[in-house]
Amino acid sequence: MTTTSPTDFDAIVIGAGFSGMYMLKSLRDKLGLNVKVFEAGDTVGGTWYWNRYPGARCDSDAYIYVFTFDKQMLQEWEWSERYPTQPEILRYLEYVAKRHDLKRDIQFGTRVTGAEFDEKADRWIVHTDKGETVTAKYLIPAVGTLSTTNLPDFKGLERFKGKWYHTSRFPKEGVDFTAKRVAVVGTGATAVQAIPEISQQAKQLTVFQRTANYCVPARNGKVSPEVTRARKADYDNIIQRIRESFFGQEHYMIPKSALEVSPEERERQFEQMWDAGGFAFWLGNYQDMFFSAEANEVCADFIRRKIRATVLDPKTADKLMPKGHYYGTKRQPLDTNYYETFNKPNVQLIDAATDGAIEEITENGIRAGGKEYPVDIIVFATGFDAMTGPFKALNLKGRGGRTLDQAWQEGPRSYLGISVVGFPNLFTITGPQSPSVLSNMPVSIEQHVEWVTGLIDHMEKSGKKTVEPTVEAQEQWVGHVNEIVSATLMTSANSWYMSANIPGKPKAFLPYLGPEGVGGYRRKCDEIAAKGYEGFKLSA
Ligand code: NA7
Repeated sequence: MTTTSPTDFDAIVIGAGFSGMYMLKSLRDKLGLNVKVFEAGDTVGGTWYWNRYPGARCDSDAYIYVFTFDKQMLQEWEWSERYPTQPEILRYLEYVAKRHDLKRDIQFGTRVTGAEFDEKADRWIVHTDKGETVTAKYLIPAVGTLSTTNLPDFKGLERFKGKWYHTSRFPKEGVDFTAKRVAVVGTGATAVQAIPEISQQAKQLTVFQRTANYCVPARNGKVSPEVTRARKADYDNIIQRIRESFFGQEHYMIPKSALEVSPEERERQFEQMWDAGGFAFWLGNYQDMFFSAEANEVCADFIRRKIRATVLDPKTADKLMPKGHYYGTKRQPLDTNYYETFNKPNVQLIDAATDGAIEEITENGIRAGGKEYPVDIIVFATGFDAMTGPFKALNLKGRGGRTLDQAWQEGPRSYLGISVVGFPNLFTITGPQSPSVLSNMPVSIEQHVEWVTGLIDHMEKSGKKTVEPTVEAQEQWVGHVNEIVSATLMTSANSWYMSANIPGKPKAFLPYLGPEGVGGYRRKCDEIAAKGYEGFKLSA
């Protein structure tokens, strides 16, 4: 390759989570490129390095929440549970890093603070918080989709005398909640994992809920050795199935309307999915659930009945009933004793609609609906500036010094969720407008990494200097993403999928949904490659 100095690389990858690790492996070991990875954390893991709150665990089944590029790893690695905890996933990623000798090309404890495209040299100039400036032909942010913390601007937080934490930046040594009065703010997928755990230690737990969620049981537990053995023997087929599936999972929507079957059959089906646990109820339900308000309502009603049957105090059960949004249009939280936790005498629920919204943080606690709730510790489980946040935080400047902020002023605009007009040789792994968060992430990550590797290989072999999408291709993709989702109920929710969780964030649907899921998306990307990277401009 062309690089000579240690500050000039063929490719710079930002982030050493699942995406960055595999991107490094692919470009370095498949293509023989000179690659450098910058990672802010002090080891590999990305999302799984930072999200170490109590109860943090995966909620895809672990046997498919893995890298599939190395067959030996699939056989060797043993998960201890259906949904492994955050420390176990970190151990897995350490094992991958060791086996593929990845750490020698990763600079830890280093955050990329900015990068600009040098149009004369056709290279990216990248700056870090350690004062380094390095250059590369290709820049690949592998920064994750849910990695920019959303800490809402609560009035008075600075005067709070207790301790406070955000779930996505929890102290490594953990937090001892014993004998403490604890508040959890938020009731999304993270809080639903954390609340039952915290309630076991805390003297008193007060949960501040803005929107009640539809939670379904995770049904975590040991996986029998027979099932594990059978899966290991069948991995080739499993890999093919998840790659061709809609959601990168072994869940398939029932090809019937929820309204065409008898109430008895539907109830039987619902109970089966409920017992199976995990995403079965969300991603394996009747196919019109995401499209028809009426079909959706029968699913929602089933969950409400489950809540009513689990939560003993009718007033608390009422507060926990989701209202005002369709089932499945916000990220599905998986619950392990979540609803049961509200039966405990040390747990209370403060609901914005019934009890009043959070007004301010005081010296001693949280004031909501005119009443002060004294606490010693506040845990903010308030989520992320999803999908666009992590890319915008990199302060990227493309052609003509145009920033990504400017390019995405009205919401993300990309081609395939991989590349952006005016930002040559930049590839956004699981970027906005790709399936990403609406799929089992490792499946989408591997697909993006392998596709980008193919494109870079093509560039190198054909002596091209830059690649970027045409305006037409990008506009068509943006239109396609929005057209598909507008036929669903997803656009009606105040979800982070719709950018609705951050005040002032331009309203836009952030991932890509279908029409044939990750399988169809993969085929589309492959077709584009086969046609000589249709929709891209490649310059010599
Ligand atoms: P989420 O799903 O964005 O949940 C955040 C929660 O915090 C949710 O209940 C929010 O209520 C609540 N929230 C956010 N801002 C506020 C303010 N200002 N006041 C009160 N409550 C607020 O993030 P998670 O971390 O739970 O999950 C993120 C993803 O991580 C998850 O989907 C998995 O993919 C892994 P809201 O519903 O917006 O009314």
